[in-house]
Amino acid sequence: MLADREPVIAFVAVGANLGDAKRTVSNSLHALSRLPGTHCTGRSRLFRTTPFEAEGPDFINAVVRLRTRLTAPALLDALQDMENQAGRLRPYLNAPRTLDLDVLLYGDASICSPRLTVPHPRMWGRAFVVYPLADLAPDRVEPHHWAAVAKQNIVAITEPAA
Ligand code: PH2
Ligand code: MG
Ligand code: MG
Repeated sequence: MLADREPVIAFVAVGANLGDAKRTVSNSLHALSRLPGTHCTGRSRLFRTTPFEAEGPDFINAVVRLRTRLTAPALLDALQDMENQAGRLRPYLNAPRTLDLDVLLYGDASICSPRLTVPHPRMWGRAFVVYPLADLAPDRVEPHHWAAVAKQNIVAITEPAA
């Protein structure tokens, strides 16, 4: 039973660079807070970012903090359902996408399964993760993390949430 599980703090990265990316990302931030057994406890600003090791239009990126009773695989299932509902296609690696939802951190769990690796193995090399994560958890971002992404192009396009 979901209600019997202890909640876990999870961070999820949200990105899109096809269609109305800003609207899709904003809508998905709200949809994430409506997942079963889940509350959204923080949303970063939205950022416009240059594709990193990818192609296509600029991305809109953000990060959310969730307090969730979903297991990590159940959370991943829910994220993939949302991606599919947003019309996500996967023609090739890092193809432009209508919505990408990645589990960055799931409590202090280390997970290495065929479906899911947590902490996300590439998160600290990506400005589109480091900047929004710093909005929510500045203590987790250290000087060497900032240095690693310093040359990547990223601009905040919204104000911090009230
Ligand atoms: N996602 C990727 C690869 N590259 N670049 C930006 N700017 N934003 C992303 O969300 C992104 C990316 C793979 O998921
Ligand atoms: Mg991704
Ligand atoms: Mg993904």
